Amino acid sequence: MSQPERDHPGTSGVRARRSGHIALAGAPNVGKSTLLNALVGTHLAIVSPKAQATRLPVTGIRSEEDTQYVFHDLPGLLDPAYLMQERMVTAARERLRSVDLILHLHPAPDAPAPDFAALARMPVPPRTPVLTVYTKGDLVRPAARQRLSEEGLLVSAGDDASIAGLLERIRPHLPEREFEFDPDDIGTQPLRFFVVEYLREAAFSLLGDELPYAFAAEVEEFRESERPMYIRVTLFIERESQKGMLIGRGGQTIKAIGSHARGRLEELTGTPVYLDLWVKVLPKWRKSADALSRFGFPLSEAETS
Ligand SMILES: Nc1nc2c(ncn2[C@@H]2O[C@H](COP(=O)(O)OP(=O)(O)O)[C@@H](O)[C@H]2O)c(=O)[nH]1
Ligand SMILES: [Mg+2]
Repeated sequence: MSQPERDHPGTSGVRARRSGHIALAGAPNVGKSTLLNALVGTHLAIVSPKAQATRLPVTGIRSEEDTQYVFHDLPGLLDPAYLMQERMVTAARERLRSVDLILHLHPAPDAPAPDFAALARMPVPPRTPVLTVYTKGDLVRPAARQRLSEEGLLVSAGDDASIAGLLERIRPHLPEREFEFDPDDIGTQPLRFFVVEYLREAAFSLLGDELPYAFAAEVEEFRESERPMYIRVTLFIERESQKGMLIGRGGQTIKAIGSHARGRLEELTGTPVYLDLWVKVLPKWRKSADALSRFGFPLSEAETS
C-alpha cells in the first residue's frame, strides 16, 4: 500500500498548485453521483436507489488552497439496449478519454471490482491511470472494511475522513498547473441543466418503477432576473396512458415533483423559483435520434461511424 506522494519538501511549505479532471466511473447504481456530491459538498448530481438516474455527465468542482479538482460524474457503464443508452455510454466513454485520472467505483459489498477496461468495453485499455474505489463502505463489516482499505481505497459518502483520504490519493495524479475555474465555481453547466435534472430526480423518487425511465423535461422559458425566477418546463412521457400517473389525483403528483425540484433549485441559487410545469406526450423519444439530440445527448459511436 503506497503512501500518497509528497510535494517537494523544503520549499518553505508552499505546495505547487495542481488542477485536473477526474472521472467517477463504474456500473450503474454504485454511488457515483452520491460521491460527486460528497466531494463537492453540494447536492449537484441527482441520486436514486433506482439504476440509471444519471443520463449525462455532471461536472462538479472542488477548490482548495492549492488544488482544484474537477470531477465528472458519468452515466453508468452498461451494455446498451436502445438508442438513449447507447448515447449515455458514448457520453461516458468520451469523458473517460479526456480526464487525468479515472476512479473506478465499485460497491464494497460486491468486492472485488471487475476489470475496468472490460466494464467500459474499451478494446484498448485507457492509458489514463485508473484507481479502484470501493464505495458504500458503511455497508460492510469492520473486518471487510479493514481489508478493502488495505487493498485499495474505501469510502462511505457520509464519512468525511474517507472523503479526505480519497482527495489525498487523487492530488498527486493532477498536473501542476494553475486553476482552470474560478475557485467559487462549483459547476460548469447552466442552471437549465439542473432544472431538468432535479425534475428527473423527483420523477425517480415519486413515479414508481417504469415511468421515471420514460420521463424527460425541457426548459421552454427562463426569466432569470425575475423574482421569483420564472421557469417554464415541458415534462415528457411516452404514452397518453402515462399522463394520469404523472399528474396524479387532483394534480398532487406533478405538484410534488415541482416542489422537490423547486427546493433543490432554491438551495442551489439562493433565490426563490417559480416552476410552471406542462405535460406532453412524445412517443418513443428514447429511441428517436432527433428527440435525444434535442435533449442534449451527443451522437453515439454507431451513429457517427
Ligand atoms: N449506504 C450507502 N449507500 C450509498 C452510498 N453511496 C450511495 N449510496 C446509495 O446507492 C444508491 C445509488 O447511488 P447513486 O449515487 O445514485 O449511484 P450512481 O448510479 O452510481 O450514480 C442510492 O440509493 C444511494 O443513496 C454510501 O456510501 N453508503
Ligand atoms: Mg448517478
